[in-house]
Amino acid sequence: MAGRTLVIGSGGAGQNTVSRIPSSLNIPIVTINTGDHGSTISMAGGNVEGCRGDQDLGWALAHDYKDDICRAVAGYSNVIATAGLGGGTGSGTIPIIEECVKENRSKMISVVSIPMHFEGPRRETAMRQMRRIIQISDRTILFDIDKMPARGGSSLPINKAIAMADEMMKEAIVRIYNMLEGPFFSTLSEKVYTIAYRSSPDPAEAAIAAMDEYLFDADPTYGKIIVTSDSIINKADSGNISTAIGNMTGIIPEVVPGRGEEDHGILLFIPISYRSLLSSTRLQVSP
Ligand SMILES: Nc1nc2c(ncn2[C@@H]2O[C@H](COP(=O)(O)OP(=O)(O)OP(=O)(O)O)[C@@H](O)[C@H]2O)c(=O)[nH]1
Ligand SMILES: [Mg+2]
Repeated sequence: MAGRTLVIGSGGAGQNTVSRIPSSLNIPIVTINTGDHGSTISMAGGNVEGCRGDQDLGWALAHDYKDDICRAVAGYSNVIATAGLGGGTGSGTIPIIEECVKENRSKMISVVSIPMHFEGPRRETAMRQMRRIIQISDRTILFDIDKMPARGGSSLPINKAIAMADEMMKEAIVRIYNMLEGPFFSTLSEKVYTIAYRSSPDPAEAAIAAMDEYLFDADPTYGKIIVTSDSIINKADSGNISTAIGNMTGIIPEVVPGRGEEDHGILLFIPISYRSLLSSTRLQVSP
C-alpha cells in the first residue's frame, strides 16, 4: 500500500476533481460513480447516466455497493472523500463511505462543494446535505462554488468556474494528504474549514491576499489557521506570513511548507465555527 491515506472521488464532480491529481504523486485514488464513467466502482448498470440529483437513490445504490466500498477503504487510516453536493451520487455515497471508514476506526475527511445560486433548489438541498456531512465526518472542508465567479471582480463563464473549483479542491486534497503523510506533520484540529488560494512569486503576499478571499463564510479569528505551500518556504517568508496573519486575526498561523522548488500557490485552511455554522444564520441560501 502506498500510504495510510486514501482519496475517494464520488459522483461527477468528485471524479473530475481527483482526475486532476498527478499520478506522479502516487496518491491512492478510488472513484465511485453511477453508471459507466470509467470509475473504480461503477454502481448500477452501464446504461444508467446518474441519479439525477436524487440523493436517496445515491444512498440506496451506495448501500447496495457497500461491500465494494468497504473493501476499497480497508487498511487505510485516513480517507479523504470529495464530492459536489447538490447531486445524487456524490452526496448519497458519502454517508456509506463514512460507515465503512468508521468500521475500521479510521478518520474521514470530506471535501465538498456547494452549488452556485443559479442551480436553484440544488443549493438548498446541498446546504441540508452539508449539515449531515459535517456531523458524520471527522473534518469537513467546505467550498462554495458561488464564491468563485466573483474572483478578480469579473464574472467567469460557468465552465471556467467549475474548472477552477476542481483545481482548488484538488489542491486542498493534495495538501491534506501531504499533511497526513508528512514529512511536515500538521493536523486540521477544528471540525470545519474552508480554503483560500493565491499564487504569487512572493509567498507572504499570496497568503495575505488569500486571507481576503476564502471560499465559504468563515471566521478567521476562530481556531487554527493553516498556511500550506507546494514549495519550500524560507524562514523570512514564514515569519512575514505569521506576522501578517497574526496582525489580521490575532492568531499565529501554522505554516506547513512543501518540498517543491518552483513558485507555487499558497493555500490556507481557515476555520469555521461549528456552532455558528449549524445555527440557521449561516445556512441562508439567498444571495
Ligand atoms: N467541482 C466540480 N463541480 C461540479 C462539476 N459538475 C458539477 N459540479 C457541481 O457539483 C454538483 C453535483 O453534481 P454532480 O457531481 O454532477 O452530481 P453527482 O454526484 O454525479 O450526482 P448525480 O449525477 O445526480 O448522480 C453540481 O450541482 C455542481 O454544483 C465538476 O465537474 N466539477
Ligand atoms: Mg453524476
